[in-house]
Amino acid sequence: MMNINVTEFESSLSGKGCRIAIVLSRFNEMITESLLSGALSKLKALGVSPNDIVLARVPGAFEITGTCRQLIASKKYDAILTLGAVIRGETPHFDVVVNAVAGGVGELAAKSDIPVIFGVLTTDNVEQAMNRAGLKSGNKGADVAEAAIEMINLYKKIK
Ligand code: INI
Repeated sequence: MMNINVTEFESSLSGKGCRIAIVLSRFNEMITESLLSGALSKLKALGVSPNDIVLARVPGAFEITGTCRQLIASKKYDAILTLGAVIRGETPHFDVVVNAVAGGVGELAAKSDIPVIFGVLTTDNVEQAMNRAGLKSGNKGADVAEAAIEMINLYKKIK
């Protein structure tokens, strides 16, 4: 890397005082509950108090975006964490649901003043989803929880 000094916004992974809202989709519940466990363990490990975490369960991934919008409007949270699982093998309208949730959450993330983090698994089959929900390839819930804390602290530094 070139050695030129610039001012860098340094984030941190301290979750102390961070208020987090989680939107959890119930569809493919076994997988999404496992994502939730991963997220909660990581938030705890990073110092977030359970008193500062709220959870909104919704029927499916399609309902995630609207719920995020309500939570953002309440102005009570420092970040919104979305968790869900859309599995191709189980739905002919996989692409419709994926595009809706990725586009919806993506737009909110780009436009809102707080981080809105995308933790919706989109996989071809249940096995892939289970692997990413703690069985083999880590737990996406934990990954996005860490991303939320990093982004909260980065936004605070930039502001
Ligand atoms: N919702 C999901 O979260 N994952 C899926 O795999 C899924 N499938 O398979 O259809 C799914 N559908 C439900 C959808 O998200 C809405 O809840 C429903 O259409 C009502 O608006």
